[in-house]
Amino acid sequence: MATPAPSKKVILSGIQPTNRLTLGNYLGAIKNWVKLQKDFHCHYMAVDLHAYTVRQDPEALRNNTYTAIAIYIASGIDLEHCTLFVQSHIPQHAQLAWLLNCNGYMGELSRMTQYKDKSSKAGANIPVGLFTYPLLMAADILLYDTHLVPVGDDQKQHVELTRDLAQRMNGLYGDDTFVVPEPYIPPVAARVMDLLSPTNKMSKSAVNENGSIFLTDSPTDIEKKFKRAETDSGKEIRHDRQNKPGVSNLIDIQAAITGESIAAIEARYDGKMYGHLKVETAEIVKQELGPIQKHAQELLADKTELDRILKQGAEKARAKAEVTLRRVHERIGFIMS
Ligand code: ATP
Ligand code: LTN
Repeated sequence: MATPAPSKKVILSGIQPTNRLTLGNYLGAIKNWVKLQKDFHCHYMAVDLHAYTVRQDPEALRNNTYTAIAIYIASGIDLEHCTLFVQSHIPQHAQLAWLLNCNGYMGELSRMTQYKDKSSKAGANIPVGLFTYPLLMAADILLYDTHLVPVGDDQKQHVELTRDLAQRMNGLYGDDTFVVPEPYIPPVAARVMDLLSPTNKMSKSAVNENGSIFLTDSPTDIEKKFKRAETDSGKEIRHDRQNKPGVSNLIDIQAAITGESIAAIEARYDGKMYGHLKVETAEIVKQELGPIQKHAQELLADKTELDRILKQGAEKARAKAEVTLRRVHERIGFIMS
């Protein structure tokens, strides 16, 4: 039997601790996680097993993982309301991923946009993990009987694949084997664009670092990067993703941070120049990130305390993950130990 539905719906999400986190990760993911934490039973992770699909320097991976966790907490993730943990601390993720490897199809995995994109950059030797990556993500989600998965637009396809897998296995082993999850895409900033090429999404691993705002960037770097941001031909400050992707991106960033409507922002810039928009967007971003950076630095200065927090999170997460994996093993026909 699936565990009885908890009174609050379950949410789970994660970010890969590859490189430094960006403003895209913050607005597309973390800021929404914070908003959701009171109304849902939330699980938030640093997905280091996913990060390992691309070669990582061991010291950098460790630092990036601590930094991601510190940024989650500094952004307002409340440990009273959420289970916060590192993916590799819970062995059941890799175990369930194997079972999903035996139920996912080559065809559906080869259709994943992220795989096509990342494998095309991987050179001659494409790691198998890059291909099966979505099955590990499905395992993350299904282990916690998750109802909603808050992610940016780019991850919607992976959540849809998770739904297909859950339904497929429910068909084989009973309807209550897995909860079928739904993606939860934020209404604004679902796709923060690269400042230099605003038709591409802002990414941690972008070739030109000047197109991404990293959450650890200094105020001067933030100003410089926004000053150099690509704007569009014409003069009018109007939200039009098709014809004015650069300007629209800056408006979206402001809207996501301040909560102001797009129309109100457009009205505020009526008759003003692109320069005003760039300087003021930089200012809003600096104000938002400043306190988070300060708090994150304080947390990072005490690794013993961070380790304690992660141990506590792992214990909570493991208790749930064990129950789900045992349920699946039993359904599949494995002898229970
Ligand atoms: P990488 O460049 O290393 O592939 P990434 O920057 O795309 O990584 P992920 O770890 O893949 O980041 O994504 C973590 C979360 O942040 C996901 O929910 C993803 O949808 C969201 N996210 C990432 N980039 C953006 C963006 N530019 N706009 C909105 N959301 C984003
Ligand atoms: N693939 C996601 C990160 C991720 C995730 C998850 C997101 C791994 N497991 C589970 C939501 C739920 C990405 O953003 N690249």
